[in-house]
Amino acid sequence: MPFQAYDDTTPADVKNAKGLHLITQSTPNGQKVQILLEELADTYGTEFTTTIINISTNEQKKDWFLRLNPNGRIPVIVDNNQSPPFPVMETSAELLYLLKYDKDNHFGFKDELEQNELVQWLFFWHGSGAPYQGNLGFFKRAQEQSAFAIERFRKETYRIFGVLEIQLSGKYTGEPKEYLAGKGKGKYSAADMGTWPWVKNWSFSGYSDEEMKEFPYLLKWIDRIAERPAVTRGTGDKYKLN
Ligand SMILES: N[C@@H](CCC(=O)N[C@@H](CS)C(=O)NCC(=O)O)C(=O)O
Repeated sequence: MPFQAYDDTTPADVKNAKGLHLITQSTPNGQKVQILLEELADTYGTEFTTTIINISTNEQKKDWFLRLNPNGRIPVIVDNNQSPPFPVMETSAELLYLLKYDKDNHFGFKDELEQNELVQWLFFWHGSGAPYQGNLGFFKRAQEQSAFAIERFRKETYRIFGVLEIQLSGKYTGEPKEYLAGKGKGKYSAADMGTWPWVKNWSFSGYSDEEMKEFPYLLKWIDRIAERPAVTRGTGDKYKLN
């Protein structure tokens, strides 16, 4: 029997969606994919629809959702252009999947080695950035306060910001970069989209202006990306919970 993406309990706006459909909430992870979809819309007129859920109600743990993403976390894309509809979980895999809609390689690279750089930086943030910055927030908000846990994740996230600074400042290449991946100054790509929605929240994560002064290239990169219309839309009111 072919895979059934939907069941009787799947919300109508998910089940009846045509083409690309994103199930999200506008958290940093949600924003990664929201931004790339908005960029594709600006560049190619790519159409997509969205369902905004409220993760605090645990909608993402219901059967209809787990059928699409057994991990029970947002965001998830369902590509209804595939038969049967094809669900994609895990933000970095979702960004890489969506590059298939980027025929002219605006947000990825034709060159195999540059594309591999994109994958390296996507994996770097996915594995070494988000889990630490995410846990920093978790332990800061937790009822049971653990100074040890907060310090561990605070230090490690700060170290990871320093790694991004090394890459962007060109400390070891002699040439500063505007974006994480690509030759020379680099090119705005899915690698930046996978990283920016988290790093831009440095103040919310509890770092001071003084601490961030250590990372001038990273701060400029944050501002540079924030200026893009698709980024404004991808993090804006359209994705707010009603
Ligand atoms: N590794 C996952 C992480 C996704 C994730 O942690 N999503 C959070 C929101 S930022 C979530 O759905 N939390 C609700 C929950 O854990 O039930 C990815 O990159 O897609």
